[in-house]
Amino acid sequence: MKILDSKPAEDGFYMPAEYSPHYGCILIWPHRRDSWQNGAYAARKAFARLIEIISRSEKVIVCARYEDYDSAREALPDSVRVIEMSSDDSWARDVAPTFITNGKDIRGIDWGFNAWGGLYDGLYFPWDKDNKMARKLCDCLDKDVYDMRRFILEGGSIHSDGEGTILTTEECLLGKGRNPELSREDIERILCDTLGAKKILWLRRGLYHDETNGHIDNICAFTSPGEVVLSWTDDTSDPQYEISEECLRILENSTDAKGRKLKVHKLPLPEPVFITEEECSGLDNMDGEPTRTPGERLAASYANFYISNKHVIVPGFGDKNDEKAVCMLSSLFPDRIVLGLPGARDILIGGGNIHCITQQIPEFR
Ligand code: KQY
Repeated sequence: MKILDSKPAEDGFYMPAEYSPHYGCILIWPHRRDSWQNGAYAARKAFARLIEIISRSEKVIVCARYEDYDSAREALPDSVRVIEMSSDDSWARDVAPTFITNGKDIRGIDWGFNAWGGLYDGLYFPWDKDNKMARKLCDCLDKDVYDMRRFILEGGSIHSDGEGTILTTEECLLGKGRNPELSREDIERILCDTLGAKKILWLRRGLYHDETNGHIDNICAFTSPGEVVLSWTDDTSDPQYEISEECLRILENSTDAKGRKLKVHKLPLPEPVFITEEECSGLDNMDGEPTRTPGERLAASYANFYISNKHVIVPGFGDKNDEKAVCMLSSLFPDRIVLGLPGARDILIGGGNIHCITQQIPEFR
């Protein structure tokens, strides 16, 4: 494996869309007792259900710490590859490499990771094990890797249409906890050079009360080039309403890298989800402080789905809108089976959902 410091765009590489063919998918077996309730018992069940579905149509690699290897191996299908790797938590979208392709081979990008805000407003300390995972994973896959550790970025904060457009949010990428020394223009240039993109589409804010500082993957996602779903509520008393309205206005007035006007589909949100006292009591404290308090609103969204080769796997919250979301996504992904994942609340308690715990590896020859 080579560590590269050239510019991927100049080397002919770009970030494909998630709906392009995959070689596989990376996840990390959950273990953090202050993120996942009851020693990650319920989260592991939800991860295992998700992994089984993904493994029906692509290779799955699960990273497990030394002390969790047996638990992962026992819970997962034989076809899933479990590899021992240190980690601080379990958000593969944010700590595994972002893969780019030249149409033949793939390479990884090793962005800097600072636990969603570093010492400014990060969610845990230390994060050095997570920060090393992207490079180790490229090593395991024998794929060359671009050293971008000087630039802080999580995979959950970008979406690509595979045709030159990157979607992101100002709240996250222009926030004080990522790259405060860089201007918006600097960041656009870095994203274009590294992801082989031509246009960055900026939403102002992400989902209400999202502790990642508004990752794009909870609020908006490409379903095909020129089409997106936008997390939506009709409840004008919900603080989310104004955010979704603002996103709609921006998207409807934007064109993508190919000059297309975007078609926006309003994807309903579930009723607001609040963590219960019982759920909080299953979480260990972090540095003597609780990580969540009863009644706290969690960032629940159906937009946090994963697109595998055969399926679109959507969080299921036991909400009246679960079915509506699956139906809408079924019509937008006619070549895939859209499945709701029961028990997604057990992932949500950690602070993210299906998209946040997965990272696709594009197909290569
Ligand atoms: O949503 C994500 N991409 C990660 C959320 C991390 C939350 C840590 N508690």
